[in-house]
Amino acid sequence: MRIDKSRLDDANKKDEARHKDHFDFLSNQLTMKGCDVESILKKLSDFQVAIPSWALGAGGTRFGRFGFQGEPSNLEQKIDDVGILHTLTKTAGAISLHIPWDVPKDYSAIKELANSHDIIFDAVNSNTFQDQKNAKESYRFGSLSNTNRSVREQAIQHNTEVIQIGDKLGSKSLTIWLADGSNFPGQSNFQTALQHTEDSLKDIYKTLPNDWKLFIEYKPYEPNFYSTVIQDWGTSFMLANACGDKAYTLVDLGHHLPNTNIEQIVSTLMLKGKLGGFHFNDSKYGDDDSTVGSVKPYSLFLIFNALVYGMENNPQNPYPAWMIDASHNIKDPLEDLIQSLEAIQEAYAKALLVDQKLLTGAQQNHDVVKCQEILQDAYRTDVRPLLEKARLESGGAINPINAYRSLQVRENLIDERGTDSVASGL
Ligand code: LRH
Ligand code: MN
Repeated sequence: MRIDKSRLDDANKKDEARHKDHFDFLSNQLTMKGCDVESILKKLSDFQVAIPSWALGAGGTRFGRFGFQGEPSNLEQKIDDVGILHTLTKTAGAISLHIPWDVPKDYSAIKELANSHDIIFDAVNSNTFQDQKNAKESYRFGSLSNTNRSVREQAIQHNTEVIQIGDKLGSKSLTIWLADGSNFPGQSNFQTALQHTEDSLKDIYKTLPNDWKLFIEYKPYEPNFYSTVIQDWGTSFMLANACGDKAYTLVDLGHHLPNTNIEQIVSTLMLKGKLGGFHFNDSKYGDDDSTVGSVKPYSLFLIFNALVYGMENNPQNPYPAWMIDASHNIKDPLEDLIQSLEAIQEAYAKALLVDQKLLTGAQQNHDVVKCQEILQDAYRTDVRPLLEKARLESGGAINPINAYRSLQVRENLIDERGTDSVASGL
């Protein structure tokens, strides 16, 4: 299914007058405050988020999975679904593949299809947290950290194959997340596990093309519930430094113990030039992989405030990779992803309203109240007309959820794919 422009224009007609009112009002207000509205709109349009190929169907938990009708059952249909998201939001211009869940059969056909949707291939993700059929070794007791050399070598080999797959698609980065760890005290030697992991990562790093990046994703627990080898940002940072200049830390928002100050981690990594990118989602308790901004929107704003400061003041840190990492149990996966894209753009737009110079001045004068007022004035600004304008100017939907429903996208996908198609992934 593709959304043709004229039908999208029709869908926008209903919102145009209201949008113009709201945008003109906000734009005047912001201009009076000295904000450069045009540059904010440009930054919003340029901000492209990669969609995870593993989150286009209904996920589920160990307690059950409630399928969603019209799910994409192959990579082509997954790329078509990202195409729908990008047509409506104009901020989903990339897909992040997970291997072996999404191994292309015909590389040129897949690249052509993605190109026809104006989509690129962002980071490719390896998978050494599941055993593959007919695999010689098992990852039950770990992969890159395993005490067994042939298990480590199998995992290293897999990662080099993932790089080759990504290279054929034009991807420029590999994300490694390891489930490796232990479930019981005494089960593993922390030092041996970490040293094996470092040595294995260095072997993978050696096979990385010159213009590629390696993203090392950390997580405190799950599926191991006593220890995880790459448990926190510090361990990932240490391993990235041990590997070299092309290795960075990847921050998955759901991979933090309760009340962790993630914006401080982001600031620290950017100062040290080692922030590689994000997996955006939200959570109340654990790695819930919920809709971005649905639980802690102020925390997301504070993270973007740190990002905006870093992008303006830390040339030593490369432009981060933006990806969503979510799982959908009860909502239409495409509507959920549209809401996540909206929440990311909203947090970014609010952070762009923060007068960083004024804030730095107030911080230096220890004017704590003024610091808070500057931040919260930006946070309390309804920036949605800016997001609508950026989308409209890029040819997207003023209100993507309304357009998705009025254009009956899900109904059309069910007509095309039937009610029983199941997407591979989480
Ligand atoms: C681990 C993780 C990782 C992916 C997986 C799908 O929790 O965040 O990024 O490989 O989810
Ligand atoms: Mn993740």
